[in-house]
Amino acid sequence: MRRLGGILFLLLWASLVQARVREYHLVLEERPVTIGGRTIRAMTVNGKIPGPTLYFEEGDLARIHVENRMSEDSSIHWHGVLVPPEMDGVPYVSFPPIKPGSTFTYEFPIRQAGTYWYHSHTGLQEQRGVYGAIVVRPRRERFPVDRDYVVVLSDWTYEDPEAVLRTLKAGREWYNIKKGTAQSLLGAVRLGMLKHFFKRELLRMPPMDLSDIAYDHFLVNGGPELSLPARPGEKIRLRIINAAAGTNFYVEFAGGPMTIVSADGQEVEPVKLKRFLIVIAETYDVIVTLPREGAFEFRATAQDNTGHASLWLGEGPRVAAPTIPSPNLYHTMGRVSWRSLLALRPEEAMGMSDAAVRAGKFDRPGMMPGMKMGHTRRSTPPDLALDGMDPRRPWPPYRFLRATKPTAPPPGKPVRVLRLTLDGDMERYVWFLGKKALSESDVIRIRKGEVVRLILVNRTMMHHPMHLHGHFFRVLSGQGAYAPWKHTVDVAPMSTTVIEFPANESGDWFFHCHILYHLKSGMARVVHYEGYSPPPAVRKIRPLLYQDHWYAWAEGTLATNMSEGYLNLSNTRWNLRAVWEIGWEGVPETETEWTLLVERYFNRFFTVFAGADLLDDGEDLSRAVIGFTYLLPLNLRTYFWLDSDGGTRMGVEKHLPLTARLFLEGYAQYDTWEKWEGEVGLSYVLSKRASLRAFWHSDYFWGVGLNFWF
Ligand SMILES: [Cu+2]
Repeated sequence: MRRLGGILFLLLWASLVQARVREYHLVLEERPVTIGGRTIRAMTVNGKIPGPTLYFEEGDLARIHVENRMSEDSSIHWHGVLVPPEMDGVPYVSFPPIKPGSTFTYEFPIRQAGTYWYHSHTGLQEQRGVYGAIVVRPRRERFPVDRDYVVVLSDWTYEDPEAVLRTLKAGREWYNIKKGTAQSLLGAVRLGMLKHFFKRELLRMPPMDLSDIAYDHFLVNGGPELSLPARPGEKIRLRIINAAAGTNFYVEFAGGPMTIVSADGQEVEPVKLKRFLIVIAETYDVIVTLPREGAFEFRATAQDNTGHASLWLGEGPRVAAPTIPSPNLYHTMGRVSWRSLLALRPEEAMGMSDAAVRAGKFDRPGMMPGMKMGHTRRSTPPDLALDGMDPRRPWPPYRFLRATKPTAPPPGKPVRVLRLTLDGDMERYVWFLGKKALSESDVIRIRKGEVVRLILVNRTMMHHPMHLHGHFFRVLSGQGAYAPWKHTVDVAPMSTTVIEFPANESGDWFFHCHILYHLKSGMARVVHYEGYSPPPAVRKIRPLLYQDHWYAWAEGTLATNMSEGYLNLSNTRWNLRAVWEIGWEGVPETETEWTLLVERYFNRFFTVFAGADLLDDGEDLSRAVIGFTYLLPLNLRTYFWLDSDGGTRMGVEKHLPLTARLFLEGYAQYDTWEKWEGEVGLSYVLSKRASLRAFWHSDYFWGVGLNFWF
């Protein structure tokens, strides 16, 4: 009897101290989804986009069954939620992917309150709809409100995301043409930015780019527009989540300023802002007040100004949020100097060489030295605004974010300082972290108990929202000991961001750019705790994480006088290429030249290649070749080869956008055996795949034709 009483007591005690279990069932399923009036086959969670919001309370035990009813592997990652390494949901890093037809059960204690989100960490599934919100209610509410809304922002394309990535890999200008952000000579003249246009050409810099893709819609909770009830005078908490795959958003409320009360789920001192930029994968809780009767717009504008999503709060006459001025994309940072003109590497041309980075020249957070606000403002037309320098187009509000408690690590802890550059090539569409793509990289080693400081130096013209799994880091942005905790941070173009975190977990954790297409193109690393060993099932499949994917495409022109083009296969560093030129006009007999090349890519400026040139114009002139390509100032692509018969070939080519769709193109080359050859003409982009061409070739004379790529 006494024993039974003891057991009963134990059971009662256990049930009291044991966390409450919160259970969810998530079903991943492909099904037709209608967004913006058009139906496509998408990927859903419990039949919807976004998936259901998962609610927890601080101290709960989360048990989430994820059933994969799709035809491919999948996964769910709990973004910003502190979980054991095996529960983090990154295939090959934390666990094996969830196979079609199977269910994986995640279980972890909820250690924190705030707004977070979840998404697939497999392939490009996030772009197709696999994401949703997580809300963890605190034990005590800091700011009681009348209404509490989850606001999931995202972007939507009707195109298959794999096709989008292949288009980017093939270096097509199509998305910029489609959305009107392509740069051209005429565009520069119109805006009085011709000087900047040529300065950029001289410096061999890529154009400023705010988003790689032309999206069809921007969404709030799964639709372009949404209305939610609210009454005048009510306080409303908006839990804003940027779940987009490729879009940063400016957010603004037509009813007055927003008070930010937390960032990435972590409390900050309340700060009132009229407009701010929320980059991919961040979350912000803001509190707004409905000022009077009416429907007031909360607007999320894509950073590239190609569209927005609207949430209307309240009922009655509509009050819209203001339109944000378009960015001036022509503005070119950097200085033209002999050093930049003679630079052998892209980063040297922009004044950010490896040596300068190593010497700590870019260790201070902020824009690269020499890029000040005043003198750049004057060079911009008044209806456009310079990104990050004009208060109408601010960069993220980090300097306003102040933690509610000190976040500085205790003094005396060992500090590991790591500098990582962010590099990339928009044209080849490869992205590097610490000069390496994921497929070429080793882990970043850290040790439990130390403080890790990461100095992130961005040497590209894009924003990169960097996310560290399994940790919160302090963003060093001027708040001293009260630097805010975050899980995702923007590293702005040509800028440095410094973050710092106590290494107080264990495991292997992903650290990557949250632009989905950058992540897929190499911008990621594994952060590894010394002494940690992943479960055997994960260790066995880990090499799959480092797979380098191959992308294939072809382009060709068929004209009245000749045909030319190439077949191409590329991964991060290699190209296999077959180039043809067949001419029949102006020659006694049809001439055919095939060049087969294996090419190794080093950077945007420099590649080396070897292969064979197979030429037949009556006599056989086939030979083996070895050579290199190099990009000269003014973006002149030059090439040089030596052949097995002791001859050489050298040439230069140029591709100049006159308008967004019209290009002036040409090349000139000299070959020991074939002497001079050249081509010059115009090309007009008709559609994603086709261009119209009119040109003159030195051997085959005038021709008009069509160019296609597949
Ligand atoms: Cu990126």
